[in-house]
Amino acid sequence: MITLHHLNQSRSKRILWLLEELGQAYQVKAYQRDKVTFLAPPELTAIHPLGKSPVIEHNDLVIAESGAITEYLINQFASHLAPESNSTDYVSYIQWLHFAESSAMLPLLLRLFVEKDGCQTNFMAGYADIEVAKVIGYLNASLEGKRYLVADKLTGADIMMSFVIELLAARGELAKYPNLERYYKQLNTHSGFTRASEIEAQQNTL
Ligand SMILES: N[C@@H](CCC(=O)N[C@@H](CS)C(=O)NCC(=O)O)C(=O)O
Repeated sequence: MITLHHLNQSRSKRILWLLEELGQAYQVKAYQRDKVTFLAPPELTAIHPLGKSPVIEHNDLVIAESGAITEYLINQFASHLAPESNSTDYVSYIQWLHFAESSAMLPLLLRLFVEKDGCQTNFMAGYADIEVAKVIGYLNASLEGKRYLVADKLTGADIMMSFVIELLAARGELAKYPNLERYYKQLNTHSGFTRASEIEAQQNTL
């Protein structure tokens, strides 16, 4: 049995979707963010010292980091969600999988934090806007004429990227990026994705 420690409104949504695709038994332990600090509750540190989500438990393993969890679960249970490991598609696959949590997330989070603070910045707001335009523009251009990021099929890279796309969708920004808008519709054709959204909505009290 796989256990997902799921925090509401978090990257853990990626793993909810992935678990829906695996066809393996799993359970969700739900945690709620503090409404003021937006931090996870202290109980999560009993599972992993960082106290962040997602974290999974499987057999005797405790695994943090959505990218690592995605690679681990696909290797264990769902080879169809990755290209062949010695192919050039595999190189694109790991590039996009890691882009989703590194290059793409940082500027989006910087922008969010600046907005949450609601004050004038000397540097951060301008930097975040330039970087969002750069990385999201790159992603949009890379999806020209494509249904999925790699190999014309759903892979773990799309599941990782879905959280980035959902952040943009929640802000009504997809209209600026036609390929991302089309890609978001494509992701929504997967029942595992819509099911993950339903589970998240049931858990979320924010
Ligand atoms: N790089 C990590 C980031 C994990 C992370 O920062 N999770 C956030 C939710 S999206 C969290 O748990 N925040 C609450 C806290 O830090 O207290 C991953 O991809 O899993």
